[in-house]
Amino acid sequence: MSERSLVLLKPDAVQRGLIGKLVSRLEDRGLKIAGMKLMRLDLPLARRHYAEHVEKPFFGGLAEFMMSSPIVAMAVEGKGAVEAVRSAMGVTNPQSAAPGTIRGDFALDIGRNLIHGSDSPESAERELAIFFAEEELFDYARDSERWITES
Ligand code: DAT
Ligand code: MG
Repeated sequence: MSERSLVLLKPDAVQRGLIGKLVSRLEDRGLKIAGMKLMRLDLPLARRHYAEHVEKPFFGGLAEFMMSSPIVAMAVEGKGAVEAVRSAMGVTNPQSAAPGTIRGDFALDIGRNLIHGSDSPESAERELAIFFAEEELFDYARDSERWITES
């Protein structure tokens, strides 16, 4: 099995009807969805997921935003999935995100930047365990895979 990343389509993505478009960006890249669910964060979950940011001044606003609507949680799999998702997302502040990236094409504000993607394979492992039980993740082959990765 190749690498997996935890992706969250944040409340702004759900509210703006961008779920399909954002999932398509990742599927078009060749990435495979190994797990997917609609869910709503509560404070303990937000604190666990954003543990590195809990003490930051923006955490209150971030947590409130992340709990304000359902989100889509996904396990996204493929060769170098963590970096592939990060590059597809664009940088954290959409003001600086390159056109062609999700944040560069669809967002304007750091507090409404549409998507989360794990920042390293180690973070991915930690975050996937927060959002998915083992039986919610699927290891399956797609016939297209040999046309996406050489090995
Ligand atoms: P990323 O989501 O690109 O991994 P991060 O992990 O540094 O960025 O921060 C998590 C989220 O917190 C980010 O998507 C938006 C919010 N955030 C980060 N820095 C912020 C800041 N200076 N002001 C307001 N919100 C911020
Ligand atoms: Mg981050």
